Amino acid sequence: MKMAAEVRWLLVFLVLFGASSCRSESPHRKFEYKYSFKPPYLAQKDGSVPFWEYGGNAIASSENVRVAPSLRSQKGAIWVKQPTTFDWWEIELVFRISGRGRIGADGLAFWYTSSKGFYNGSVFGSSDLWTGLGVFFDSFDNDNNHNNPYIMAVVNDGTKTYDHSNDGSTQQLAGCLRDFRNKPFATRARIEYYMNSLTLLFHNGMTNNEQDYEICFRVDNIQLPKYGYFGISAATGGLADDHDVLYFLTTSLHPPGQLPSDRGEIPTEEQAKLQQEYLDYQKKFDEQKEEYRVENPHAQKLNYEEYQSEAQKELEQIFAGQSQMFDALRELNRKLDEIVGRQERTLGLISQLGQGGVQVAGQPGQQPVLIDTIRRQEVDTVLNNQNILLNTAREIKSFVGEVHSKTESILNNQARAPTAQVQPMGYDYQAFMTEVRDGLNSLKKDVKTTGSADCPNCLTTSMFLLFMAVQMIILLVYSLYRDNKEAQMKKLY
Ligand SMILES: [Ca+2]
Ligand SMILES: [Ca+2]
Repeated sequence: MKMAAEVRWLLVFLVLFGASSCRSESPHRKFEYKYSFKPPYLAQKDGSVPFWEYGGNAIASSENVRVAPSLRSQKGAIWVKQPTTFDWWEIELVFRISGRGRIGADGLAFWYTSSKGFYNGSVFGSSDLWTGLGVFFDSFDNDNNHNNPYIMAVVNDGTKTYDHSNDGSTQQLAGCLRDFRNKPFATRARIEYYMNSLTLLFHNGMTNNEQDYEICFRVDNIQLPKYGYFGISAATGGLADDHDVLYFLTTSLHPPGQLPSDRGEIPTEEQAKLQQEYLDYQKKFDEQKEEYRVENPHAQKLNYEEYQSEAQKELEQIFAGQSQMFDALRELNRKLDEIVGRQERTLGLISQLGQGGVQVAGQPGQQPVLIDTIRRQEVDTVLNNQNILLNTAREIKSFVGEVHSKTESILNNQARAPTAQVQPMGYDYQAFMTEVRDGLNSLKKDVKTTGSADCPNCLTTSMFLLFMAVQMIILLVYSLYRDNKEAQMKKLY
């Protein structure tokens, strides 16, 4: 069992070792600022580009290098000052080739050559018979094969003259048909030379996603000069485009195990020198501090570090105060929001009342229902009407009582004097009728006053009561008449 465990550990170790060696296949990368340019401040105030030289019709601004402007027969180039000090590299080129015409000319070239080229040469603005690599972005279709714009690589050993009339088709190492003119975003090319393999990835500028690269070509077993110069050139002809380079970013590639010198140990001599330099600066600083103290005796007590900490403390206090203020403001804001919300809800309810109902929460998922309710004003009207009705009823009652008492008195009178000739329409009777009429009129008046309340329901009730009263009076009159008749009949017998 002990042996098995040991074997297992060995296996784990081997697997880990294998994995780590596999992972470290990718090269170590280092950005080379001395072989690069990029905005902003691409060109300095005097127009120079640090670590680069340009000439011909090239113009450098803070944002880009216009290698050849959109004028006829322009040539320009920009070359790095120092040759490379590394074997393998990757160049990221961000550029724009734009012109008004459907067709442009002539194109842009990327160079890696053993010596710097011209600034107004015959191959896309730089030298022919070069030694090294030229990558051409050829806009114009010289051989009329309808295969431009075209991207291609040509490796030259310094003996071949570029075949312009055939667009270099007989000399090209590799290439691809890609349109790089007048794109919404800047076009990009990533040219990698690593372990004798040359790869070109192209970004067509249709998106601003920096990762949208696609492969144009990859060629193995390429031998380029060991230490060379990078350059960019461009040319126009009868037709003209602006040839702008925005970024030229160089990254040196180092195979695992061959790390660049700055990653390794610093030589002891240099280390000692740097240490000494540091100590010197420290000493100088102390001396200057002392000098300041002597020159400013009033500030003698003021220790620089104390001062620093004091200022810092104050700043912290200010910051804390501001944070508290901010918190309070945020709380106030929240409360204000709440109040506004409530107010809106209240206004909503009021407007619903105005529309004639109160919103009642229905079943979940149902629309809220509006229910009609009795309003205050209506309740008041109903109460008033009731009071008026009560008063009218009382009046009618007293009136009926009066009528009754008068009828009694008439009957008594008649009983007392049965022999007397009773006239069908005596004075008492007429007076009584007049009273009845007056009573009716007053009743009508009352009904009118109650009718002023605009309530159809109560009007009907008054009418009904009036009708009842009239009926009662008619009945009364009829009974009186009948009594009278009977009395006359008695008299006759
Ligand atoms: Ca061409
Ligand atoms: Ca062509």
